[in-house]
Amino acid sequence: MKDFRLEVFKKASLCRNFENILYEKVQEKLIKFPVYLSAGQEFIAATISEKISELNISPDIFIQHRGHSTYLSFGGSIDELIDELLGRKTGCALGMGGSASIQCKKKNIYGHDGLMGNQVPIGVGACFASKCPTIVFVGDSAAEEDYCLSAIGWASTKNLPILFVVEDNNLSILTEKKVRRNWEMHDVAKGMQVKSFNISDDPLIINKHLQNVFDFPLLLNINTVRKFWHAGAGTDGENFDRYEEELKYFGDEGNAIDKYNKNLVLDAWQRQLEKQ
Ligand SMILES: Cc1ncc(C[n+]2csc(CCOP(=O)(O)OP(=O)(O)O)c2C)c(N)n1
Ligand SMILES: [Mg+2]
Repeated sequence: MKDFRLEVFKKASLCRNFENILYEKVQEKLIKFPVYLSAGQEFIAATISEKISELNISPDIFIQHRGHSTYLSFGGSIDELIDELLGRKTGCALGMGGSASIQCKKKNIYGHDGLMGNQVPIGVGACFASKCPTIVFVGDSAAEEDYCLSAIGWASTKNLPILFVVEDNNLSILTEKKVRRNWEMHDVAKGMQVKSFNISDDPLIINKHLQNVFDFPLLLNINTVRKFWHAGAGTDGENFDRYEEELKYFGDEGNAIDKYNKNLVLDAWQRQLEKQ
């Protein structure tokens, strides 16, 4: 039997190394448009995608602007993501989406259109039509939009097989949640009869809350820590880093996985840059 935590770590490691190397590319000004790095938040998508692969289903996935880790965890191609970041026609969004609007039709990953939180009503509408398992990722700020809240209410009314994942990094660009609102998403969703939980991004805890996923609408407000700036390359200082914790837990095996993924991403960049 596979070790769930280790499998999640492998995916998170690919995401972290992708973002670390992309951070350098942004600093080198190889990419000139806004880039939204998901480092620090990668265990959310890595855990959910690992659980979904165990269930052997392929849900429709609606992602938000900070979506590189979601795209990679659910099987999006690294080469096509790099091409997208280089603005090429061979990119996953034909070079027109940039960092914020990546997609992968083959894996049912639908890209974000730039209107913050719009993926929530679109995802709910798609799920209402298909009645198929659907996952919607949304930021803690985007989730405040009126159209998100009303869409969550509709998913509840129609008892849709949908999972809402609030990637709660406590920030809207630089504004903390306590300045923006005096309520929590999981409480509001509960008020709309949606089963909701406020949890950490510990993979074992996320997994525990996914037991009956898609049997009814479910909302997980997952607390996480953004490693880099809202957009571009820079850090706000030293913060808790789940990846470092897991790396420590897995010791030599973790370091070997980390190194493997670093080389894999470096090779992919080299391959794509040489293609020019
Ligand atoms: C309707 C709308 N308002 C404002 C923006 C500008 N904007 C883009 S991302 C962002 C903050 C998003 O915060 P959150 O949803 O918490 O996601 P995070 O960036 O923290 O991952 C804002 C205000 C936008 N794209 N769309
Ligand atoms: Mg946020």
